[in-house]
Amino acid sequence: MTSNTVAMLLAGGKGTRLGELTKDIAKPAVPFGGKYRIIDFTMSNLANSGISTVGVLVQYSPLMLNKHIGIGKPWGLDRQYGGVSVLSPHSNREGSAWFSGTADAIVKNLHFIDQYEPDNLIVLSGDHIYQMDYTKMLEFHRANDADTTISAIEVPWEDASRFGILNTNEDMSIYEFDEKPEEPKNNMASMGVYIFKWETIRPYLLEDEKKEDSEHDFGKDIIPMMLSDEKRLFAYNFEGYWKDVGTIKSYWEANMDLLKDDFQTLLMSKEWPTYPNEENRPPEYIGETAEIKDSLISPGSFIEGKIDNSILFIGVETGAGSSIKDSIILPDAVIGEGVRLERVIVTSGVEVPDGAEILAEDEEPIVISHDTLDDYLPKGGQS
Ligand code: ADQ
Ligand code: ADP
Repeated sequence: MTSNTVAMLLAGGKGTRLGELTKDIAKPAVPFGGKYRIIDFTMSNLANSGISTVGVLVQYSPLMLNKHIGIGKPWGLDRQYGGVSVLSPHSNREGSAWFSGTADAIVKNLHFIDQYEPDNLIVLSGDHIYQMDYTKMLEFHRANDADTTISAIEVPWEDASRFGILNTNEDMSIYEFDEKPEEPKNNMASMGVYIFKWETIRPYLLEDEKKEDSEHDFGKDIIPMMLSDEKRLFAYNFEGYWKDVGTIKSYWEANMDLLKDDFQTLLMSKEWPTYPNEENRPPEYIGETAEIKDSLISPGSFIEGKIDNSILFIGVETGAGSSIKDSIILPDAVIGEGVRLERVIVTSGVEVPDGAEILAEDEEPIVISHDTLDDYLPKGGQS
């Protein structure tokens, strides 16, 4: 039932709010959960839902993302018909123009979608951590004969203005949609997961492309246009774990959620596996002085010292006498001897020198990158 569905995965945002984490790589390619990258969750959802025609739209710093997606082997998308295609703005008919908004990114790849003559188009984001069966949403979409179905989830009221907010009737039809309202009327948020009837959405995309006063964005332009034309828009109530990892704090929290029983169980699920594109690394080595609890340790790491409630990614080294708590250590970072870290994110390949003490004093985790490391070391530097 999914063979006439094409998925377009938006993976091009710059991710400015992730700061140092997205300086050189696109947000969807940021490492997550020890051996994954953020985009692996959506790619795995596609694989597990049996959706086999996928366009991945890249734009900002696409090198790592291109390499990671490759021919889509970990997700079973290396096939002759359909499979995964990485679509960059440089290969569209406009030459080297950037995609200006999410709808613009889709319309510039119309020819890609048209070749499959799909009934439905599913539009996804590359920067969410969740496990979702899109076939259930497709069934709901078909049962309602909807033109558009938007997946929705309740979010904390204080976060509501970061999202598109939906107002629905009892039958879940949408009568109002506010993109990032300053004063949200409720807390049902759009997850940025859309299913569109292709024959309905296609003319809207073409019409929007011609409008000069449009930002060419689904939330800001396309959805409101469809609503004012009284098209059939429905909200699909998603129940389960979902997190938009757009900020340092939400990225840190979503990683930490992996250390809680619930999500760890989900990650271990045989029915809904999450597939990383794994590098071949040797087994992790747990040294003589290592004391580890409530943590994830990944292949290729070499561990000494105390590790508590933390995630150590592939290839991480920690020195004797060090103490790492509530922290995230990205691939190939080296933590020296006697180092103390608390609520810190150390980015890939950074070497934290012996004896350093870096502790976040408030809620916001500290990000240690090649560029920020010196700010957190005693003046005159130990190096
Ligand atoms: P945002 O997440 O703010 O809100 P946006 O910045 O448009 O939406 O990004 C959506 C996705 O598309 C992201 O994955 C981003 O990386 C990617 N993207 C953005 N511009 C792109 C481009 N030109 N080319 C390719 N990819 C691009 C959206 C909705 C809200 C909803 C939230 C849920 O607009 O209504 O609540 O998602 O997170
Ligand atoms: P965030 O939500 O963290 O700010 P987004 O992924 O939504 O990150 O993108 C942030 C901003 O960066 C958006 O305003 C978007 O238009 C802009 N942007 C996205 N991609 C590019 C790019 N390739 N070049 C310049 N700006 C971009």
